[in-house]
Amino acid sequence: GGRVFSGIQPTGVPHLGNYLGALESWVGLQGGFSSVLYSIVDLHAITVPQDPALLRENILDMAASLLACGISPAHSIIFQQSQVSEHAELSWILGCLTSMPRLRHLPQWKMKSKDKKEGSVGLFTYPVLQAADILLYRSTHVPVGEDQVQHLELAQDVARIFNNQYGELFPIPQALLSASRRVKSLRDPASKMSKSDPQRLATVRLTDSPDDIVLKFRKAVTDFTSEVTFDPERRPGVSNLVAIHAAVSGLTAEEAVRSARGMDTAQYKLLVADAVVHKVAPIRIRAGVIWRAF
Ligand code: AQP
Repeated sequence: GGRVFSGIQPTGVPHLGNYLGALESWVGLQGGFSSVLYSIVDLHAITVPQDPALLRENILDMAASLLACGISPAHSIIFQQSQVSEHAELSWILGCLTSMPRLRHLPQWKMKSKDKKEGSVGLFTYPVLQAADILLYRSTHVPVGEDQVQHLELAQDVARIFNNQYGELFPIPQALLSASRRVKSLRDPASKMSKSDPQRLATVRLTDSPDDIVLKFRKAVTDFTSEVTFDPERRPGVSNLVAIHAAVSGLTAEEAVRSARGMDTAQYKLLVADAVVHKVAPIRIRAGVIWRAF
């Protein structure tokens, strides 16, 4: 039983972080619930400026990538958010039940509005749109990373407020917390890997060629110690490599470190690149086939 909802923004070709942090678990949820909905959330993408032609292309890119990762239309509903106008309609209704201070305290708003002098109203209220995405389908389960827990709590609160005022309509959606797998930028291990990062070498995309993947790992920022250890606080660069290696190979971080015994970080980078190529190559090949069919 139960209904799963999740979304991804069409802001570029998805990357290793999107895959390890979300898409891989999305694949696994298929079949375990009575319905599973995955949305390409273009209304969320326009909370920051977008070029219309590029956005259209990114939506198709994302659809191809989702299919290539193993999300199957036979087992889940894959759709473009803006094609269902009720997302925006319900968002308005829920926005009327949400207080401004409640939104102002959400960490992502605090973070994102800090770099911009004035964030848009859309950026401010996008957690309400997220609540609408989830509640519109009366979803019961939402796969989320740690960074999204507070947004899900908003959806839960607003569902309760609505149910209290107007009668039981929405189930209270539960988090499906995935093991935290934050993939960091290969150029700056203090920040997360991101689709819209302008530094080409920072992000490993699911459509990168093996040569490109090797190049990006060879250039990955580490530190001046050549030994391979796992210490995210003090050695974020090398630890990111270990975490990626562990995730794509089904190892624990300790096992990954052990497999690097006798290697320096330069040699280890090639080992990690190879493990990533192994994981990503089949996805890239399938995405290419799907693209040509579009
Ligand atoms: N670096 C990451 N490590 C692990 N998980 C990640 N996710 C994103 N980056 C990482 C997870 O991917 C899912 C879809 O994300 P999204 O596209 O809806 O938004 P985002 O988190 O803003 O992703 P990006 O790649 O950073 O895009 P831009 O550059 O457009 O902001 C989410 O479950 C997210 O946690």
